[in-house]
This record gives sequence, C-alpha cells and structure tokens, in this order.
Amino acid sequence: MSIESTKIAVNSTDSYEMKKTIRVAVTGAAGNIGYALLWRIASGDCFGKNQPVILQLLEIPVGMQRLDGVIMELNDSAFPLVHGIVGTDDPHIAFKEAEAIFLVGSRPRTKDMDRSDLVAANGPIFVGQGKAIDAVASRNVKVITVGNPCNTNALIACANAPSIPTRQFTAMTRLDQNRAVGQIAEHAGVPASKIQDLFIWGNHANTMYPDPRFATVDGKLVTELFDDEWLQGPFLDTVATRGKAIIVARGASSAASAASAAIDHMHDWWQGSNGLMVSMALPSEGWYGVPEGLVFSFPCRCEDGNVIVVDDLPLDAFAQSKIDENVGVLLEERNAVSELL
Ligand code: NAX
Repeated sequence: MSIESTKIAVNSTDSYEMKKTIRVAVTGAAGNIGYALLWRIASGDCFGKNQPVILQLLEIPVGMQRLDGVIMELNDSAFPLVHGIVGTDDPHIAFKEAEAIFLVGSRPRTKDMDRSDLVAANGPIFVGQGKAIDAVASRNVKVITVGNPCNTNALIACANAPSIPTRQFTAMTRLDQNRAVGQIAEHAGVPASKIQDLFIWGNHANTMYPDPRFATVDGKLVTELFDDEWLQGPFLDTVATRGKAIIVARGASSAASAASAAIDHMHDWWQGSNGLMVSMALPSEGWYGVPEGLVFSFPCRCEDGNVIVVDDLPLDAFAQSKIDENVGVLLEERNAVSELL
C-alpha cells in the first residue's frame, strides 16, 4: 500500500539558493517520535533551510491509516522545503534512493518485557530493513537507529546491508547526551548552549556513561565545578534513569526530546559538529578496546559528512569500568541475536 502526494512550494524561499532535492526516509512515521520528528525535518532544522526533501514514510499495515492522517497534516503545514511525500508499508519503496534514514519504528517495550524480550521482538524488523537499505538506498546513505534496543538494532541492520560501509550505520545516544547537558546546565545555572564536549560512552541503556571529564561550562571544566560524588552519583543516575522518570511523569515515553535528539544527531552528521565532540554510536573498529563491530557510543566529531571517532582520549579507572560494563551488555545482546547477523 502506498500513498503519494506531491507538494508545490507555497511560501517564499527566495533568499536561499536551493540545493538538489534529497530523499529522507522515516520508519514508524505515524508514531509519537515520528509526529515530532517530521515537522523538524520538513522545516529545514536538520538538513538546512536550502535543502528540499522528499519524505518517504514507512509504517506497518495497521499504522497506514494513522500515517494517512500525518501526511494530510504535513500537507496542511505547507512547508516550502517539502517537495513530495510518500507513505508506504514497503521498505523497498521507503528506502529507495534515500540519502538519510531514520529507523524509528519498532515495538515499544511493555511492562511484561525485559530487555532480552525486546531484542528478540525487534531484531527481525532490522534484518528486513537492513536488506532493503542494501538493495535500494543511496550508496551514501546515512542511517540513524532510534528504535530500541537501538545499538543492537543498528548492528543487525548494518550486518544485513553488506554493500554499505559500516560507518554509515549509527544509533542514537544524543538524547542521553542532551539529558546530561540539561542536568549540568540546570546545576550550573546557565543555558545549555554554554556546555560543550559532554558525551556518552556505550549503550543507550541505563549502563551508559555520560563522561564529564572533558566537558566545559562557559570554558571551565565541569570537573572543577562539581565533585565526583555528584558526577558519579546523582548526575549519572538521573541521566541513566531519565527515560523511566519521564514515563512515570508523563504516562508515555520521551517523544519530543527523542525527536529533537535525532535531529541534532543527523544535523551534525550532515552539516558538521563545528569541531565539538558529540555522541554517536557506531560499529567499533577497535577504538578504546571495544570489540570490532559492536555498535558503541564514542566521542565523535563530524566533518564534511563524515563521522570521526576521537580515539585518543585518556581513560581513568571509572571510565574504563563503565566502558567494560557496556561492552559486557552489548556482547550479551549480540549473542542473543547472532542468528540475525
Ligand atoms: P510508537 O509506538 O508511538 O511508534 C512506533 C511506530 O512504529 C508505530 O506507529 C508502529 O506502527 C511503527 N512500527 C512498528 N514496527 C514497524 C516496522 N517494522 N516498520 C515500520 N514501522 C513500524 O513509539 P515511539 O514513541 O515513536 O518510539 C519509537 C521507538 O523509539 C521505540 O522503540 C522506543 O523505545 C525508541 N526510543 C528510543 C530512544 C533513544 O534514545 N534511542 C528514546 C525514545 C524512545 O524510547
């Protein structure tokens, strides 16, 4: 099933010299994150105000009616940069010639599921989607995986797309980074924009480690402003359990902040991180002793459309122990899905 709609720009974009239109795919497009994400992509927040896009939106058959409604609303928003919208339940249509793909759709964790159930329920989705990316996406495609467990889902998609270089598959830990930045900003009494070079190691799970050692607040080291007792205690715990706290408070999982983080991730990858370190999970090439292939969050810089892992930072005992803990969890997840790789 497929819904197509072509839009004609109705607002003036004369002040920008337009680039060639790109195709951007979003899976789970009728879900909560999709609802926040699509409007940010359409408005130019991700790829730039001079970058027209064709949105290629994937849902499962039961989500197609909701997707139809989302497409109606996108059309009603009259975005000048949206040069076409395709809604489909076929990944080969959604990913065709896509330059950027947001893998958001997956089954959310319910109360009765532990992490291994989630891995088992969602793994097969990423086999089919990896194969479809391999078959029809642009050879330069940039893939961000948001659907959980996102590190291992990215690993599965990557393994099933052997013709696409592994560095083009990433998973999102930017929400964890942004949560950490939010905590430091609140405690330092400054806007988030004053905080730089705070990044996440490991897995998007409560074992992940927001590393404060190189981070600055208005140029001052975070480690000079706050002691280890707070940084390795309440700060780390708040960031690690923030997803659960939001579910308790809101009665629903993070959606707008997750979409915003996905925009930040893809924006920096596409347009550069201005020399700053940002968090991206990608298949390890042995950096920091992390086993090859594990999709692990590292400090990265983005330049000219490439992700460069900052591979020479010193580790202390605490950072090393957190890296080891995350490697352990991710190895277990990889073993659990070995037949899908
Ligand atoms: P929703 O349940 O609101 O939406 C998911 C959508 O995906 C639904 O519309 C569903 O029909 C669709 N879908 C399911 N299987 C699909 C498939 N095979 N192909 C295409 N679409 C499919 O969940 P939402 O709140 O949008 O969250 C989406 C995913 O993001 C979940 O897995 C969630 O756990 C994960 N998250 C990841 C975060 C991260 O930092 N990496 C944070 C937020 C969020 O928890």
